[in-house]
Amino acid sequence: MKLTSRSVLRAVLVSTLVTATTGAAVLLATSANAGTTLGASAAESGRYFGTAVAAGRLGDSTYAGLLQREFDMVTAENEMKIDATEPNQNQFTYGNADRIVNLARSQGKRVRGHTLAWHSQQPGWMQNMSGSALRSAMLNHVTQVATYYRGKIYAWDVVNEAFQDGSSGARRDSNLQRTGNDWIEAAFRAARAADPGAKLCYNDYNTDDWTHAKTQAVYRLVQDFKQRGVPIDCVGLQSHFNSQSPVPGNYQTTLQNFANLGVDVQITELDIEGSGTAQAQNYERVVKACMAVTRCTGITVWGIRDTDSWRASGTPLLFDGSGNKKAAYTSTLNALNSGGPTVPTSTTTTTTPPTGPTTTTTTSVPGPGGCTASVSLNSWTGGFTATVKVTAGSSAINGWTVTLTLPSGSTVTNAWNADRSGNSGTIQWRNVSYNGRVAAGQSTEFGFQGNGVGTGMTPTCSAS
Ligand code: G2I
Repeated sequence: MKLTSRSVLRAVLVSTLVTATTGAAVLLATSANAGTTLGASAAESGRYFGTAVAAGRLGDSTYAGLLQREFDMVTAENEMKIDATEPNQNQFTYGNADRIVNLARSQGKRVRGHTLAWHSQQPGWMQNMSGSALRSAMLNHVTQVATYYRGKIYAWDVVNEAFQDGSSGARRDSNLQRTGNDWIEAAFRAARAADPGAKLCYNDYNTDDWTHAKTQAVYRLVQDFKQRGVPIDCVGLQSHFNSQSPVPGNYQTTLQNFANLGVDVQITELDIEGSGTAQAQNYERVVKACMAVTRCTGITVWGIRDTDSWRASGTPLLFDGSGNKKAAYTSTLNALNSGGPTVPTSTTTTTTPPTGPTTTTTTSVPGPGGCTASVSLNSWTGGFTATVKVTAGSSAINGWTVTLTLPSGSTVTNAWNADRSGNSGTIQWRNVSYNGRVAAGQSTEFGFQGNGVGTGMTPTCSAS
């Protein structure tokens, strides 16, 4: 490790976490390699870096060596899908999945479960089912598989790809969807009951661009689940990119907006077709976007070498077919090492170690008319993220302006869900097109990230 002040601070943070919790043992195990492998570099900010693994490749020594060295999270590429785990109804087979799970755990890696309920890769018996029989079979599958792996899975992709592409924002038609619109929440409830310790994620593709109808539809699903208390802990953005589906300019906004719903965000199947500098820059953008969002807790690439990819001809991964590091590997590693807000854990938020994030509780001040605003602050050494909640009074409002004064020397580096008048001093924040109207007594949130200190900001709100 280079002896920069940042790396010294990280070392202090790591040792603080290790003494505070047994769950931080992974951090201890990887700290010796800090900054030199993907997993160790991600762990420095409390994140993980994972890969999809195929059981059939584990005998390939180059593949197995890269897996062991570089990654600290594992997803079975196909082995936990419904056709693999329940090939005949009520006959469960876990052989290949277990090989992956056991190897990962023996190396101190965690496991993402993929996936419990999906319209695709269904075994023949399930494809032919419908109605209440299918609903029961689906819930039985969720319960059986999540129970079998209880305690071994960090996060489950409970439901995968349930929305249509295109502009409709509608659910995808499937035999599962035709059992009733509540099939997704039923699956989440069954998963929570079976493994209360696993994070439960909704996972999808083409949900990277904030303006796309599919992204908005998934956002509304998660928002609805949070409001109604349906168990959900995370959103997975698969993030398969190529020239037809490039990394959108608003990718970080999308990550942040999902996170603002009170869920973790994970990049679950990242691959970016291309080569050389252009590909490296795209990887850098994606990784930096995650690093800038406190609740973006980790990144998984969908395979190790280009030749392992489902899109091998697009050479979309971080290692070439011989296992050599590509330019995209280097830009990814550098982006992981460039720092960002540390993912808060219960340890860091409750004990406030000197270098960890501190959460300042909300200050709420009545505004001159129609709305109130409050600020919730998450701070770390040298920076902060502020979430501002705008609440309408006893009447609906059609627009709002929040005025905030930053401490001297502090600056805003990026913001979401509001337009702003400047980056320092007294800043006026105005609603954007989609969040100006707030019903009586209801709230909307915007946020920003800054350099310096964020404490002491007292917001005022005026409505229009
Ligand atoms: O399509 C890319 C991914 C999109 N999101 C969900 C992921 O689960 C999905 O992964 C891909 C795997 O990378 C492929 O490996 O899912 C495909 C369909 O499940 C996988 O392809 C399948 C082939 O369709 C099968 O014919 C083949 O037997 O891979 C199987 C194992 O090689």
